[in-house]
Amino acid sequence: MTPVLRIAVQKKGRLATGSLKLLEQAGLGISPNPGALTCRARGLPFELLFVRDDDIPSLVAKGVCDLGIAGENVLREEALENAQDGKLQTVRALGFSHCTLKLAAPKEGTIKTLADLQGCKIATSYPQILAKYLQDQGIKAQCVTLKGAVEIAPALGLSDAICDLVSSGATLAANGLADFATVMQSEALLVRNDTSWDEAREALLARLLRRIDGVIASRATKYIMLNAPKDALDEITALLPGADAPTIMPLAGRDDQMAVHAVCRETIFWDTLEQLEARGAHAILVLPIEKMMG
Ligand code: PRT
Ligand code: ZN
Repeated sequence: MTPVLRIAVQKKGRLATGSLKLLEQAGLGISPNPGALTCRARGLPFELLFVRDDDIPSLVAKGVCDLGIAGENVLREEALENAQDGKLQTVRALGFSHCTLKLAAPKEGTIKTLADLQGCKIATSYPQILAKYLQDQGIKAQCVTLKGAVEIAPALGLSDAICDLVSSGATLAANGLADFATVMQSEALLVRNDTSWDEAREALLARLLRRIDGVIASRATKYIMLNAPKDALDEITALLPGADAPTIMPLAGRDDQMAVHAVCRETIFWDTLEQLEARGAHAILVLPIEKMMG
């Protein structure tokens, strides 16, 4: 019997869209009904379970789900808190929901460095990560655990500083806070439990991972097409970022020009296009790549 792998994903929030988009691009074929808690994929034998992100680590660790997509911050906090649960293995870093767990304090206050935290109160939703970090840094401070609205804690007199996730930095600025140290970087991770799976389940995961790798690789990869003067070909192909072995073809009726096509595995910035143009390249097209394999 074909196995069905169950993946825990966030129902609603900053991870939800990225998780669904990635799985959809990997060809799972998912169209959840609004409000549904589960959804069976049409393209591959997977089932999605829609939950709060905080529940994902333990659902996977306990074997209720085989796989899960969660933020590194939540996974680390849970691992430190529930060391007795089964262990989770990271199978892929997924490259979305990037953020940084930072220490911050009122801009106009006296806390400017880590050393200034000695004996202070710090509000956070990540008490385990913070406690470990402070211990590693040799700082004795008190953690005040809040589930949300951490940024307002200093203004309410609940804490002297905060330790919270930052992406654009707008929330810190809006609350008159300035960051002064990074506790950890985070992104969405695909995790599995460390129980042993039978061959069919391992093969299904391997198939999903191969597709996910293709999706991730194609994000930064572009197909570039341009026409270039023959005598500038070396210079022009050397400018193509992360391109190996471009295809070079003659242009009908133009002896002095060649067409260059290449897969660029690194971001093509506007600067690069300007440099290509300065060396005589023209009719430059940069196209997205939808899928990659091999
Ligand atoms: O309902 P559920 O429990 O599932 O969701 P949640 O409200 O606990 O989490 P959610 O959806 O807010 O975040 C899910 C995950 O997204 C987090 O665990 C992180 O891994 C990741 N992520 C990425 C972020 C942010 N960026 C982020 N900016 N999580 C939270 N924030 C918050 C932060 O706490 C702060 O309040 O956004 C604010 C700061 O944002 P900026 O842009 O102003 O700096
Ligand atoms: Zn949550």
